[in-house]
Amino acid sequence: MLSRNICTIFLFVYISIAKCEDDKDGNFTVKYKNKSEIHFIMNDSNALLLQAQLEAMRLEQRNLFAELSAKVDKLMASNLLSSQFPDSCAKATAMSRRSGAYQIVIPDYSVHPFIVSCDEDTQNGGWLVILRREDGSLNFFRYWNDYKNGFGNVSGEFFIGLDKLHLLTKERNQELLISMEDFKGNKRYAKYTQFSVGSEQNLYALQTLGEYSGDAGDSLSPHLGQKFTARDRDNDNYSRNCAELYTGGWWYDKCHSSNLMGKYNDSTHGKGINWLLFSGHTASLKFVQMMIRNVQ
Ligand SMILES: [Ca+2]
Repeated sequence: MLSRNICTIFLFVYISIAKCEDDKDGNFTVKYKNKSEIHFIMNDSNALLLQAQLEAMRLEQRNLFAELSAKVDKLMASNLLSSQFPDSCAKATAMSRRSGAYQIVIPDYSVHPFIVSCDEDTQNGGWLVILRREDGSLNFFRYWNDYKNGFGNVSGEFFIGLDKLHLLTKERNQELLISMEDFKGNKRYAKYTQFSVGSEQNLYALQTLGEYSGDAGDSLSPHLGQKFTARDRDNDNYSRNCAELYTGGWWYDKCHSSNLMGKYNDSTHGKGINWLLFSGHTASLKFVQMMIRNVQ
């Protein structure tokens, strides 16, 4: 005869082969099960184990399915978003044929569109504006991260940013058009057939320009192959930092033949918005617009 607790411990140890029974006086004893009972309990335990394993698998499958569904939904939403917007100014303005602000996507940059300035009024249109200087309202004496990400507002002065510029010129041939005007109202332009900028890893080097044409003179080819320099990142070939000296950011060499991100309306030698073969080094330009367009 055993107490209930001790019997329960026996039952725990011998769960598959014994059972507790009470007699008519209320005492409990352990009784070994017969062979068929043990066989039944063993089968029963296996079934429970399998059932638990099956349930765990079902749960895992459900979680995987939910995870996969979420990924598919996200991908479909991204594709839908990307397909709703053009990837160039030429496509964005195809219907309206008007200059202005449009939304485009650069798939490698983001699935989300961003606002750009498109020019339809110059040389048959379809131009994406990457830099505008027009009134000196925006400070261009900035740090690397600003030049990397871009700054300003597309309705006024701005720079699109080197990351976007790299991705826009990476796989598609882009021609570059630079429109300029001095304070006397003289207008000039410089055009290049194949403009491309390297990645940040390549310090956004001015990789290619192609052939020059225009009436402003070629003051950009001397910078071909140069890396980008900002006031906090000296990648130029001069003993000092050209961006610090000439208050801008550019593909400086030792230091520049052009300085389109220099200080607005500053006539100090080399510090203003200069295009050597048009303005010289001591006159700052009144208006500058750099634009790119896909070459078919
Ligand atoms: Ca230097």
